[in-house]
Amino acid sequence: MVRKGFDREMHSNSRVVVILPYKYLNYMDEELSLVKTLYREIAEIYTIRRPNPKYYVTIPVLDEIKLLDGIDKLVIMDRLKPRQIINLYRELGIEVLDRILLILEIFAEHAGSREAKLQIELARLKHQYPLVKEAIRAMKLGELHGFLGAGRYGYEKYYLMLKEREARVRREIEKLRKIRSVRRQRRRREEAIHVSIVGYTCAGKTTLFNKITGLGKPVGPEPFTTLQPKTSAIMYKGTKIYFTDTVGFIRDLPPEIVEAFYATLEEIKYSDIIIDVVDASKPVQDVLIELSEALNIFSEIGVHGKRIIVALNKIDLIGGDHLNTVINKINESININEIIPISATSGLNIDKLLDYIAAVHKGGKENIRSKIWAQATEG
Ligand SMILES: Nc1nc2c(ncn2[C@@H]2O[C@H](COP(=O)(O)OP(=O)(O)OP(=O)(O)O)[C@@H](O)[C@H]2O)c(=O)[nH]1
Ligand SMILES: [Mg+2]
Repeated sequence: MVRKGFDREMHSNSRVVVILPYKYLNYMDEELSLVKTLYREIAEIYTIRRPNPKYYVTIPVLDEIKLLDGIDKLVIMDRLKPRQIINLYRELGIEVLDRILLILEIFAEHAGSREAKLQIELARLKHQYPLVKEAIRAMKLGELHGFLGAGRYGYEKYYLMLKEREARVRREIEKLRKIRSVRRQRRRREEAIHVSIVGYTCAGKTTLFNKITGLGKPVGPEPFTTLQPKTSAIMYKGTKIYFTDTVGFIRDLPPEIVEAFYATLEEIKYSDIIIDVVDASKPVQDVLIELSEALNIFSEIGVHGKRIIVALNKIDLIGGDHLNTVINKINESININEIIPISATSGLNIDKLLDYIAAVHKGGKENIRSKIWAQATEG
């Protein structure tokens, strides 16, 4: 099977055109950082207010793109209909990625473990079905040749191949999940606290995990640096505490990825305490959105009645005023009162966070919290 466009070496050298829907204009940097994670050169960026039903991009923009030299890919930061992807491919003759495919590509680049790779393959397969169905339709109408690299094998055969592959991938994922579950049960027989570190991508989860455990897992400014949960234990003042670093959330997480993504978040359900790491240096409004979306995701994956500690991270970057505003707004609008301001890079308040976890476990946390707040908001 030829899979055009999945060639790793090609990624960094590709020149791409990016189409940004208006809804993401306020988040342009974040959306572009998704693109830059894979492709070094963005040749041109267009914003689209009203998508064209046939091509998504408007006809004048389509004509401009045709005139650009040396473009390898078109990246559209929205959800496209299969028909639109195929129409664009026919007009431009270059690979077309929508936001979902782009995120899947990033996942594929970063996936280290066998399980993460399989989860991503599954998500990719699911994303390909509607495209292949559309290709079958277009083929029958004599409109299309060579799309998706299916070539002479024909799309119908290709579709069956995908289905068979999906069944195999699912079986293998199930096996790996069982292994993980056996390991987890073994851990749970010990006298220990289990803590999951969760939150939006780039919030600083792994930096915190490293600081606490002394490990050196990769961290970085690009989204989805971590794609596989990792658990490690420390002894803290006589108590064994297991910490699990997890995959980050992202705005508008595409449904195709949800299954793959949530499977790796399974650990959260089995933890005693959740640390929700939030980048407090972001505008207050974004902090609130990220927090409430995280709470939604918890309930979607069946996490109920857990103690959630919000770790307001990166306070080395902000002043006391901003921190105060963030804390007040959270208290006003979200029902969470366990908030600890920290800096994962400098280590500020990490010991307090650990004290707090130990105290939460044993009861008697109130005093500790008020002391931490007083110190942090003094600046
Ligand atoms: N200034 C500052 N930067 C931080 C802090 N914590 C993390 N960072 C930076 O934020 C970026 C993201 O950190 P990571 O630890 O990789 O974030 P993550 O939440 O694990 O991200 P993903 O694995 O991609 O979901 C890195 O460049 C870190 O150096 C902090 O307390 N202060
Ligand atoms: Mg990480």
